[in-house]
Amino acid sequence: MINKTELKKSIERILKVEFMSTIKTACIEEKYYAVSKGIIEQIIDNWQKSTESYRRQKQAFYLSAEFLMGRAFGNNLINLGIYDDVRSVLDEIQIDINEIEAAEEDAGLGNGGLGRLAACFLDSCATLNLPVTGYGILYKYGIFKQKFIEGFQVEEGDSWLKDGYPWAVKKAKESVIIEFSNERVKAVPFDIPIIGHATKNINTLRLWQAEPIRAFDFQLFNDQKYNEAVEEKNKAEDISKVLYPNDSDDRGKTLRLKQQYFFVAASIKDIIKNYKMRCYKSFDDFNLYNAIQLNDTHPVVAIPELMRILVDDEKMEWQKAWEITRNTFSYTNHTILSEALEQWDCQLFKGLIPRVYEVIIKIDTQLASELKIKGYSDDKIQGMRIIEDGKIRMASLAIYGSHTTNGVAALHTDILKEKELKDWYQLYPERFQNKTNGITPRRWLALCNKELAEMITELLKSDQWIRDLSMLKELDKYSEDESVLKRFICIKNQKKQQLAEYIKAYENIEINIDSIFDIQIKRLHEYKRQLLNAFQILDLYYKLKENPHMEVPARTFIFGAKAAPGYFRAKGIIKYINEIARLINNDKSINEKIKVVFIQNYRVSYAERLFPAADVSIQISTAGKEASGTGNMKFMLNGTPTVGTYDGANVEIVEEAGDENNFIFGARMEEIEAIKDNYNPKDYYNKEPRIKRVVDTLIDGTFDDGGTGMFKELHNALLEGASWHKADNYFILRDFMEYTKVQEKVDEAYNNRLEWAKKCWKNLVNSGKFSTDRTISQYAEEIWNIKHTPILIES
Ligand code: DL6
Repeated sequence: MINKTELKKSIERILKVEFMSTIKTACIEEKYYAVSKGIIEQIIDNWQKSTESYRRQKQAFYLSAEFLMGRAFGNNLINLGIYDDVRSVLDEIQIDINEIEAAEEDAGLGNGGLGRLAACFLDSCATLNLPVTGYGILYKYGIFKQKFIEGFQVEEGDSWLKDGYPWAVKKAKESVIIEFSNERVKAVPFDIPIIGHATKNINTLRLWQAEPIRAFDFQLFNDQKYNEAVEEKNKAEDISKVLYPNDSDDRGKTLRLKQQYFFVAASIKDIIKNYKMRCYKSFDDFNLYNAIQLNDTHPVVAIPELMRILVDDEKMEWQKAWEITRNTFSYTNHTILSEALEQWDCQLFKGLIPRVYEVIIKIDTQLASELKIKGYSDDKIQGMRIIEDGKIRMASLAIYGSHTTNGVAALHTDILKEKELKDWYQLYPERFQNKTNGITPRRWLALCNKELAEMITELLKSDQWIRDLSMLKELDKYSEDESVLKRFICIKNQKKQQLAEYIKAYENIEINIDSIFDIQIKRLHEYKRQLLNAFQILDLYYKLKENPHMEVPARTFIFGAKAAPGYFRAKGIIKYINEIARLINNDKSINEKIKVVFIQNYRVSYAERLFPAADVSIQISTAGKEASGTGNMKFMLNGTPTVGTYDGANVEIVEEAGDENNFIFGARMEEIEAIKDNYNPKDYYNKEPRIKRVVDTLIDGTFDDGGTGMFKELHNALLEGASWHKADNYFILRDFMEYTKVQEKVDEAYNNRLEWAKKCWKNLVNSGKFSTDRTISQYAEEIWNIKHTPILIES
């Protein structure tokens, strides 16, 4: 419930004092700011109460370099249950709520899956009344904005904070000083409320911004040394200036390490300061009141940092400090890709944070002697050591310095145990767990597909499913109900219509809403195999050219993906797909049948339009490479079958929704393992003319890469390999024919719309497992050992 009169007054007052504006004169950004701040005013008491009530409890802290939050406005209103009330207040003062929602910039403080998972986790923690605080960095520039010029990706800075961010509250008083070897900077916290669904509890995401201790050197300025006068300021501010674009090359390594230590050291200081203020008796109990989750290796420097504080500042004996530290931390592994497993150069590390480096050396020596005592061979010890060959292996530090290591889907965890981290698993089997990822049903259904949410609520006669997604199973009884399925189809068509209008407005491309919307949206990476999708589309195009009367349902292939700015090959794939789109979309002889759209600047708010409108979810990574995937779950929740490989969480999706309702193809992990040493893509290329035909478009002049050599390089990578990898190391040619066949099955199945709708329904009703409420309950019980703490509000 909100106080409508108060909200109206707040909006008018904020417009006046912040912008000297009125409802009549304010621009849309000002209105968005004022309405959002007005909402904050309404929740601030509950926010403070939540913080207060958590003080007495064991708390968990989620340390993550990324939180891909997207927009807050609509989601917060849905979670507070005040969407309709606010709309009616805004109607009265002639403000269009849709325009307000659209005025918000995405908070793009993440690269992809890992950052979005962190955001979904926060939503579930608040919804479940769990005392969990997120800690990260308030990047001035989030993930770059992408546009296409002549089909090439062009990046632009994302200055998302330029008009201020109404959801953040600056807590300057709680700033802390962070020390590097030759520099001291101030970490200033900004708190963002995390509003759970249908609860009074409000959790906090605390993001740190870097500021200089002294903003300005008056003396230098007076001496007319203007640049030098602000040098310290610029240097400090650089730390939180820009989100590191993942998967990129080595540049900016020092800055990246600075970022990591900066936010980790600030967070640990904050946790300790609060611990001392709340339930502190002695540090012996620290881990009984504090659990710290390390989201991938990016915050793992927290382990030696806590050791440093306990030993140096709190004068604790090393072994005791080690026990407390280990019992405080837990670590999530999100990838097995070697390039994403962080290793830091020892010299760089030592140069920046020398004392922390010393602590790591001591931890490493301790590990080596423990392994020696256990009788491990020197070779094996070398394979596990934290410091090896002048590098610090952050994953080894994470596993050794924590009580739990978890993977993010069953298959991924098995790979960790049996392969990637096998030695560690044998050493500490009790430390390994699986926590299959999830998504929040608030954003990914209640908010982005209000039409479907309403239908579900009506059928279940309750909206409780939004907090208990397993209730969707009760809808299974409608799987054969024609009127329900027809309404379901109608909703899908509505969402497709809405997406088509958006695409027309933003990409200036018209798409046929009666076609199959076949959607692949995710970061651009070779292992995700957008190139396989591209080849399959091109093959279909050539088949249609040969046989224009071929009976296939019309399809619109939609891509959305950003490539890391330094990832040449990924950018080549984007250009290639855009070239394919140009060819196909301009060919009037087949235009009615297929179309290709690569939407620009794929981001959370675009995703909210794409997932509900999809007919087919494309999840075609090389088996064994995608740790989990969470986009696959968002499609499923919106009733979309998966066309995919047996990889990541696809395995569990199929387990839940049934093989017959999804389209699985391609080599499984075991097969890849078995063939990989002798795999020769040319066997496939030479044997199958259809493969040769599409692969050769990379070099035969069909497409123009503007003289960049991108396409030739892709061709080489497929057939010859490169110095750092074998030919076609993601097995695209191995899976190509199977992919075309499984897509033919999709065509066939889609022709019977009711049967198709049933498959979609089966996916929806069986998606309950993939709520982050389930995932987070498991973290809370099996790793963090924290309790639900609903705040009590006196009426
Ligand atoms: O766990 C969240 C997400 C998984 O769903 C994806 O499968 C996985 O690729 C992603 N991992 C990363 C790792 N990045 N780094 N460094 O983003 O995590």
